[in-house]
Amino acid sequence: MFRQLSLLTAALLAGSLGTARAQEVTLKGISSFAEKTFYSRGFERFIEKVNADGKGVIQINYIGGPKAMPPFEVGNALKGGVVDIANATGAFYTNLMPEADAWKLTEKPMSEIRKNGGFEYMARLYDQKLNAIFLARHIDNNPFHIYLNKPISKIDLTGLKLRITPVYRDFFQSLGATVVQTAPGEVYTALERGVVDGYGWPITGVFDLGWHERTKFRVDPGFYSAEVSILINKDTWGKLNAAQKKIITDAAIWSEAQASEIAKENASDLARQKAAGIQAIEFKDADAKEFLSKAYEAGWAGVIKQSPEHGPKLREFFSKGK
Ligand code: 173
Repeated sequence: MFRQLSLLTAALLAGSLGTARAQEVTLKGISSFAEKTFYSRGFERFIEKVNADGKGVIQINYIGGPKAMPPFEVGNALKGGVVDIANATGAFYTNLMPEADAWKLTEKPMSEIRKNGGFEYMARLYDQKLNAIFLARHIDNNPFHIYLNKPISKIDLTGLKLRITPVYRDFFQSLGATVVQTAPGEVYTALERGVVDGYGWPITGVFDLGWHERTKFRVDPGFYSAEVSILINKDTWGKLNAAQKKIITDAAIWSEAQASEIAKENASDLARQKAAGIQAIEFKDADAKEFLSKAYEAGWAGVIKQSPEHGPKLREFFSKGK
């Protein structure tokens, strides 16, 4: 009797494994940042985990970074299902969803935003505007800075031409800068040719594309919190079975939890910048406070101008309590 049962169990097990193997799906993955550089690494680790845990069930085929697709086109490709899963920052797909750029203004951890209604609010916008599901923010707690080749002595960027993305536009313009938008891949050449006097970028990753060779100053303090996240096309998600969804979801939770480790990377890149001769221009005390309040005021004014409907709600969810 027992013997028969266990044989039956074995047969059923083999059958279900066989079915699972037959159903293995492979998703196409793309990054908005260069392969193996800081802002792709969290996504690459996510892929490694999915491919290890998902043998015979689900796999991700990593197409690569901007060599495979221009970073500002990743949002469109994800929306249309040209790719299934993407590593991207909100500033790179504001054409489809201007509200995504508001992630940079979060002053609370994602764990709190997932509880206070902010995440759900954004998830609806990802559904409606990007045809996507937001899986994990693997970059957080990572401030942006102004990098310059000409020094400044007060909170004023008049006369300077700076490389931007939508992240920095409103703040830099409010301080009098002239701005020019480029993908990260064009920053080195712009600096080399003197087309720009500086650029916006977070504290980490300056070394990835060699910009330290062309950077004299960094302005402190840093402002905002960089966001890079893993997104999946909604139709792709809808076709996955429960086992496949679980592998992706578990890897996403793991990936978002890693964002708390970024403080260490901030500290090591800061030290590395110093060693490379990048000098800090520091606004302290009341000046630092003024610098930061100008950054957030200009940032929120920009988001609310782009999205009068959703911007004010996002500000309530994301801002530090007064
Ligand atoms: O400067 C940028 O290209 C940019 O917007 C960004 C956003 C998040 C992480 C790194 C860069």
